[in-house]
Amino acid sequence: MILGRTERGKAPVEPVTLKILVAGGFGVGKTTLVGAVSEIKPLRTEEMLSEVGRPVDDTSGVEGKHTTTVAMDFGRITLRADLVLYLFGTPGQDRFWFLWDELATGALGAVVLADTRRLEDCFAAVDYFERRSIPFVVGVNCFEGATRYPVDSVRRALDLDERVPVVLCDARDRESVKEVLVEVVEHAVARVAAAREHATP
Ligand SMILES: Nc1nc2c(ncn2[C@@H]2O[C@H](COP(=O)(O)OP(=O)(O)O)[C@@H](O)[C@H]2O)c(=O)[nH]1
Ligand SMILES: [Mg+2]
Repeated sequence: MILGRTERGKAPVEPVTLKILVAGGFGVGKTTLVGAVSEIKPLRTEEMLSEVGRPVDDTSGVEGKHTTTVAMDFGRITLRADLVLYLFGTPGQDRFWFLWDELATGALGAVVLADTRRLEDCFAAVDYFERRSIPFVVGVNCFEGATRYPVDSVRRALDLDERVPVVLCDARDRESVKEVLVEVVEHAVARVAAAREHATP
């Protein structure tokens, strides 16, 4: 086949790569979420909860959790041939807060995972992204046995701006997590577009 002028010498389309943060309290499902969708073996640094870590890492109410992510979760997902997301799970424990600003640099948006049984665990993450104007969506990880609340009551309890999407999800389910990620990208793109419009009247 003879290549036309437009095709000839055209570099293969480089996908757009976007960085998305995954935040939320300890044991809410961040590592699970990244692992559920990542095409690369998630790079995790889990350490057994040691006797030393025990007084610091409050595991009350977190069933069957014996490891903790010390550095971060990292994963990649191709949403479309031309759109690749890099996922960075933020460390849940207070003693790793210093990593957050590093991670947040260049992020398009974030997912704040929430567990309705311990909603207060995600307050810090919500505050963090609000303060830095980083677009985020709240993903309510629906653990079985937890009461299902309508998204509007979650929104009210978190005192969220009405534009912030709240979605129910299952961090273990690839399709469910993909929906959340698509929501983050759409929300962030809408926010960026709105800010541009505002800047250039
Ligand atoms: N039943 C249920 N368990 C989950 C779900 N998401 C995570 N888990 C479990 O909850 C525990 C904590 O999850 P993990 O991803 O390590 O939390 P992280 O501290 O936020 O990274 C693990 O034992 C997971 O297998 C979920 O949607 N449903
Ligand atoms: Mg983790």
